Amino acid sequence: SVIEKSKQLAAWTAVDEHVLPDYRVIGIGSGSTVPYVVERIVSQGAEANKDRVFIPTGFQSKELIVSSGLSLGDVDQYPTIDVTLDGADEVDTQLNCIKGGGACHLREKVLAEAATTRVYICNQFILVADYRKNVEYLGTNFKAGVPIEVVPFAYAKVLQNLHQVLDSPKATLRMAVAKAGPVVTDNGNFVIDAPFDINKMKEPYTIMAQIKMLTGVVEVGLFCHMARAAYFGNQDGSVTVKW
Ligand code: DER
Repeated sequence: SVIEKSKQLAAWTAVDEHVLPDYRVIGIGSGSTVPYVVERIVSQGAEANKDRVFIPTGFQSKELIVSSGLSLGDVDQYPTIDVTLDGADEVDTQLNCIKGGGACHLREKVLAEAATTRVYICNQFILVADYRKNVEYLGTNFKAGVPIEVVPFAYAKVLQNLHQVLDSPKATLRMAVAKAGPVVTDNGNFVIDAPFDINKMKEPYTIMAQIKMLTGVVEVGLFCHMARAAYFGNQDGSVTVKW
């Protein structure tokens, strides 16, 4: 499909430009775009990958690394990562992004922060996505709301605070499809999806900080001032890069 082709285009271009020969520790995110990242890294050849180690951001990411025959590492062993490549649900003009559509944003944010380079002080956290994610303001296309990982014990209280204090009346607990009850993250927590007025999403850092202060919130699926670049595959076969 056009969307899958655009995901592959974004991923291949980002790998070609950012997974450099001397990079040894590589973070691999979650979602349906990162398999194309791994596919392209594998195509760099066994020689290029023999001394590399790949850090996952969750169960799906771990399975992808293992099934691709790449060496699996742990963020405990490698707290500093040369480059992390990950998907996103939406990216605005300042490279702020919504993540967590796949309920993996806690470990994804840990790896995003661990991704530094030896040359720049800024993070080497690279986003790859199809053209639907390339927006001016967050919330333009991605209507499900801000994913919020919460401890199960506190979810009702966090929901009440989102409804009554943070002005997200449509915030809901994310229910599972293939099992009865709520989605449970790789960390054993629940996820709340909280839609906000688009004007609030024009200041994502502010709303992120307010959500993070709610007791029981573990992590918020807003990644502000973290990404170094975002690659989008377009319908016409071109690639847009935001820096
Ligand atoms: O959950 C996540 O943060 C994923 O990276 C997700 O947002 C990207 O999903 P996609 O690559 O399947 O669009």
